[in-house]
Amino acid sequence: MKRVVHAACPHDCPDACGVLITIEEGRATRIQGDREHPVTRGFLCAKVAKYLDRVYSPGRVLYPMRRVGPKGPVAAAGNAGDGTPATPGFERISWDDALDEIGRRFRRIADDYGPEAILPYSYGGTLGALNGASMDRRFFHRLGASQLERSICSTAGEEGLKSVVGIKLGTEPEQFAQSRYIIAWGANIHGNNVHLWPFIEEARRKGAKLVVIDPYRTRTAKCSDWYLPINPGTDAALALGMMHVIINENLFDADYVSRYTVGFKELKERAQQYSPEKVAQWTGISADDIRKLAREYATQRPSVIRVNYGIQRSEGGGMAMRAVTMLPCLIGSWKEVGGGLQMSLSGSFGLNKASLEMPELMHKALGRPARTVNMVQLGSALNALTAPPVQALFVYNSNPAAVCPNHNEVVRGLMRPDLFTVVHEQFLTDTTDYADIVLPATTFFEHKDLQAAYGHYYLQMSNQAMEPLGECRSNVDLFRALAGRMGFEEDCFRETVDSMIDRALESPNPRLLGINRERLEREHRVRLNLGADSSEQDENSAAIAPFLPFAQGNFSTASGKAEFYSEALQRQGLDPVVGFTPPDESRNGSGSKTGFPLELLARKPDNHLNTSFANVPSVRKMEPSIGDLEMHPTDAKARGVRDGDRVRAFNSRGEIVLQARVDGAVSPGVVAAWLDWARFSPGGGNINVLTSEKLTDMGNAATFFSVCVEVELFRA
Ligand SMILES: Nc1nc2c(c(=O)[nH]1)N[C@H]1C(S)=C(S)[C@@H](COP(=O)(O)OP(=O)(O)OC[C@H]3O[C@@H](n4cnc5c(=O)[nH]c(N)nc54)[C@H](O)[C@@H]3O)O[C@H]1N2
Ligand SMILES: Nc1nc2c(c(=O)[nH]1)N[C@H]1C(S)=C(S)[C@@H](COP(=O)(O)OP(=O)(O)OC[C@H]3O[C@@H](n4cnc5c(=O)[nH]c(N)nc54)[C@H](O)[C@@H]3O)O[C@H]1N2
Ligand code: SF4
Ligand SMILES: [Mo]
Repeated sequence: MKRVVHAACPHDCPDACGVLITIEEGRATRIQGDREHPVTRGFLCAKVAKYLDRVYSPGRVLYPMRRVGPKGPVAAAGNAGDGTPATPGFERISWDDALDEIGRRFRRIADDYGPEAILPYSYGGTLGALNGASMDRRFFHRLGASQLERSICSTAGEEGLKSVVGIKLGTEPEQFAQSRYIIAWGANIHGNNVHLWPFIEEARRKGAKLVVIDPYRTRTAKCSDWYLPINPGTDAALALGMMHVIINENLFDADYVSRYTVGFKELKERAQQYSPEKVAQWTGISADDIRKLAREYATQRPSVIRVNYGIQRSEGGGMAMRAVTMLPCLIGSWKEVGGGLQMSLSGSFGLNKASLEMPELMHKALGRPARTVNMVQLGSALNALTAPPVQALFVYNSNPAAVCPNHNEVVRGLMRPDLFTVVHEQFLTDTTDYADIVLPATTFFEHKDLQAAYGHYYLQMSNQAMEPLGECRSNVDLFRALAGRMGFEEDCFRETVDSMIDRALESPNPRLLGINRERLEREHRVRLNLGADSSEQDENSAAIAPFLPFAQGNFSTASGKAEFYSEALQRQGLDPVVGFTPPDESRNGSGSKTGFPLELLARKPDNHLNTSFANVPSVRKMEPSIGDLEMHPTDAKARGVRDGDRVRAFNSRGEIVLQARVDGAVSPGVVAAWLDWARFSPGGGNINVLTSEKLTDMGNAATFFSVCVEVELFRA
């Protein structure tokens, strides 16, 4: 008996692919892209195409385990990426025993320190609506645990985007095929968002130009028509320089600006401070190129910007995103099919999060909202937080011992003998190296979920294709069971998956009107009612008409207009217009302050997903350059480093030994390396030993791309 199950890829990726899983006698035998998905159109990225290797990896955690040896990576030695199961340091226990022990420890910690001494830690393991954030949140709210500020990825950019247009949505990917001028701005499309690429290629076949703005020569840059290497962290200056040219040469859309924006006068004044000559000094892009870029962008229409998260992982990331978001508002390209801007589109789904997460349960536990701990500052939280100190950490959907900045501090905290750490995982990761209890987690093949997206406008049902392997449980099932063990009696802890999906779809958001579970189960994916945003589109055509959210203004800001001047920012003590402040930790600002002359880009691998997939041998093989430090020949020569040499990269936070690759990927003054599991790196610490806990100007986000280092030949 062979059947094909419709699912959706839940990994933290804009594309949220439609997936078909073939099941024969209870076992998955094939994974394919679903051709009927209008955006992802039947192909999968290289890593998920190999998903059976992940699901059936010999390294899968299949049973609950309890630590019997000391904490630390030594305990897991032997599990070195070849998929060999290695569980020294752990013993197998039953789910009952595991839940009992967690319940007992949590109760004791809550009695001794208060429940806020317990910290949940989760991020992007699955973006499924339920397994991402539902029963887990209910559980921790009811417990009165600390709240986690989930800002490791995108909150600076989100705040920047919303400060101008009010909401997280923008140009749909399909419209890129109609564009004449496409800017990929801090957006590694080939690696991280590959399903946008065919639409760009279609546009280019019709004559469109692709410009890439990135300090690293990505595959996308190599394929572009015009590559502009930019100094890290200087994008706000570039956007302001473009606005300077566009305004002074009268290339903006005066009608659009007067009808649908506020603050043009202030912006015009501000832009005068950013002449192309001045901006050239910060960005490293010549004044002539800045003028050319501004003129082409404003006149080769429709023009569109795909800005991804690369520009907002810097100290001034919020302002950078704010500045870039102003560009389509200035030239009025929101009016055109194939115009506008895309960052994240997730704000359009508007699922009923409140009823999934039930924050009101917190009041029952504490009579007030629990304190908030920023996930970027986990190291400080574990080592320095008092009143109360963190006594228990519950990790799921995340691998903080690899992805968190200031790795050495994180590890120091995780090593604390008095810290009780639970990790719910599919694999033995860097983080399970410090766990007291490891719990086995399902993959998306093994549970049902509702799947939104951040790179397109289709909502999908991801069906369960097979029974969980071993004793794996989904996040929903785990927290339901744990709530039972803690004696939480509210009905919400007994809710079924289907009922939770119904609840998520019961939302006042008009874009979800008429979309229910039955329909999603029948049709597998449904395009949001995007007509709901625009009064002009009639009901029948709304479902297929190109989505032009801001063609007639309709911005979701307080003023209802695109805000070149933001009173909300002013109230927060931020610049209400927009400006460029060089990052403290950079060559442009006060590199001298840190004393480390090279800017590091600690980037994501094209074929892994953050640290997911790094342990799947067939996928790891596709990333031969992991472990390399890419350098410009000038910087290498100045340090006596040749291609292939072992080098030590270091700063005040840590050091790591990598292999120099002297190539043309980076400009002078910039070096680049890859995020990987710490245990696969010589010395046992990954590139995040060099990154910092410093937060961005807006959104309290991580600054992975504002990091200075020095490099020298390694002498063992
Ligand atoms: N294959 C693969 N796909 C992924 C992921 C993955 O790890 N691997 N991760 C997923 C996740 S969690 C996310 S958030 C998205 C991220 O998707 P992207 O935002 O595309 O990825 P990043 O690598 O963070 O940054 C994009 C580019 O910004 C560049 N950059 C760095 N600093 C600057 C700067 O100051 N200015 C400019 N203009 N560019 C800069 C980097 O070199 C990089 O090429 O991708 C998702 N998809
Ligand atoms: N140096 C550097 N550091 C970075 C970045 C960078 O570009 N450079 N990128 C940052 C960004 S953008 C992000 S989003 C973060 C990502 O940080 P994380 O979200 O922690 O990303 P992953 O490394 O993919 O780890 C996710 C883990 O969840 C597990 N998992 C998957 N599905 C499930 C499930 O259903 N249940 C449970 N319990 N577990 C599951 C996976 O096995 C995996 O180990 O990393 C950040 N760290
Ligand atoms: S990781 Fe992204 S591109 Fe790959 S299958 Fe999943 S959604 Fe598609
Ligand atoms: Mo991310």
